[in-house]
Formats: sequence, C-alpha cells, structure tokens
Amino acid sequence: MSKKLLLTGFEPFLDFSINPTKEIVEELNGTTIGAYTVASHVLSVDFHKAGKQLLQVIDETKPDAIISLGLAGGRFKVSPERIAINVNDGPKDNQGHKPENEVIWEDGTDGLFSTLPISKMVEQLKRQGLPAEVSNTAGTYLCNHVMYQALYYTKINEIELPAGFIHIPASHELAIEHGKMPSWSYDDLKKAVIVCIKALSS
Ligand code: PCA
Repeated sequence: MSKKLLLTGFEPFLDFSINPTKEIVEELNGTTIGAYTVASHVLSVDFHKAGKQLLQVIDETKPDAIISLGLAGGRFKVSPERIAINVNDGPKDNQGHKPENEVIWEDGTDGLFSTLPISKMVEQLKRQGLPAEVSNTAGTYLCNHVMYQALYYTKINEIELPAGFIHIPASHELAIEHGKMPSWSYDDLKKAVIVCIKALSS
C-alpha cells in the first residue's frame, strides 16, 4: 500500500489573479507518484485560518509526509525552503489583516528546519533540466507561516515525518499580467512538483 502525502497549495492572493499551486495540487489530488498517493488541500491566504486549516487536514488525513507549495512571484527557480521562522509579518492577507513582528507560537523556537530532502530535490530537479536551488528564506508571509506550523506540530507531537515547503516561480499566465516577472510553463511547474515527490520517495 502506498504512503500518503499531504500536498497543500494556496488560493490567489495580493495582485496575483491565479495561484498555480492551487491548480497543481488540485490536478495531482488522488494520483500516485513514487511511493506516495497524494491528498491535496488548498489553504486560505489568511493568518488566522491557514494554520488551523493545516492542522485540521493533518488530523483528518494522517499523512506520512507533508509538502506545502507556494507561489514566489519574482523567483527564477523552484526553491525548496531550508527554514521557517517564528514570525508573522508582511502585506495584508486576503482578510485585510497585516501582522507586524508577531510571533507564531510564543513557546516556539526562532527557526525550524525543513525535514524534506531539500538538497536531493534540487539535485534531481536539475538533472531533469529544471532550474532549482535551496532557498534560505521562506519570507515572513503565509508560506513561512504554514511551513512553521507544520514543523512546530510535528516537533511538539514528536511525529517523525518529512515536512516542509517548496516555493515555485510564476506561471506564464501571471507574467502576462505582471511586468518583468520571470515565469515557467504550468506543465514545467507541475513536473517540478512531481520530481520533488519522487525525490522524497527514493
Ligand atoms: N505565496 C505566498 C502566500 C501564498 C503563496 O502562494 C508566500 O510566499 O508567502
């Protein structure tokens, strides 16, 4: 029997009319890739909701691994994140909430490292001809928030499972709307996510 991968994406936010992570996770939902069958969930870009949604879906699906995806408009490469930090900050979320220098968990450590095989993912992406690099900052917005929440949850509950976050560049559709934005085809973005899931399996 295959293992279960919780794969999350996000709804559109700020001035991005679509979020390719939403489309990718919806398309991969229920498929088997490598050792994993994908259970997908689209999270809200909402500081008050996203963490709760994630913890609820972890509780419901009881995954063997968690990969969360987010759009990083402006980045050139697919970038598995190394670390999440205990901070909420950044522009307004989709509910108009704009946190400044907030902590996510009062009793949380400053940073939590990804437990995904991030170097292996980058290596295999490059081998498949897809530009990739490890990123050393997931920012302080919803993507960092969700990555921190997943890693905090697995740490305090002493659950041993690979968990972490991967940022992807904009799709061509978004680059058409935005000036000077590097972009990838939707198919290559999806392929990159599949390569990362396979890297987790091997
Ligand atoms: N990217 C944002 C939040 C949602 C998304 O897809 C981020 O990088 O924080």
